[in-house]
Amino acid sequence: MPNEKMIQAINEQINKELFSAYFYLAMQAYFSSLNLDGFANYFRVQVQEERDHALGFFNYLNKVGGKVTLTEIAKPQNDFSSPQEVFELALKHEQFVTRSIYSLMDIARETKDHTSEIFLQWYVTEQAEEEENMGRVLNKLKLIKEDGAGLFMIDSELAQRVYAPAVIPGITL
Ligand code: OFO
Repeated sequence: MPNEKMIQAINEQINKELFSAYFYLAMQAYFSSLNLDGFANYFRVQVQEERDHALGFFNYLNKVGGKVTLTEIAKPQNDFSSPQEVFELALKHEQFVTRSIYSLMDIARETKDHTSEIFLQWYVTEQAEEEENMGRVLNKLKLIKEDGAGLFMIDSELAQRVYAPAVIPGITL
């Protein structure tokens, strides 16, 4: 079983992942209110992915004999000034989550918790993808600036995003 420090850090991570889902749900709502349905779809899928990330930690902790403790989820920002601002915030948030996953990995290494280290490896890889995905859309938004036609092109592209359940080794979601 992981030591207490790791159990507490995983419980905090469950909260962070659930907050991510909540934050991205607010972004989905923002884009829906603008009738930018492709952008809304992008965040709809992102919300589902974040729920999977939370459940991955939840199920891991149950599996290794730790106690899951749920706490309140903070209120997310609901108002945004532009699509670009949304993606700037989303990228910043993913960078924060990456640092948090790295901290978990540091605890696993300090405590010689090799089981958790192997489990966390999936999240390290996933975070690189999360940052890359948010960054790619952000760069496109910076390129088009205020151009409406460009915005609709990105919207059409993001409408294609499809949810695929996370496949975390050793974990049944
Ligand atoms: Fe769970 O990766 Fe985003 O926050």
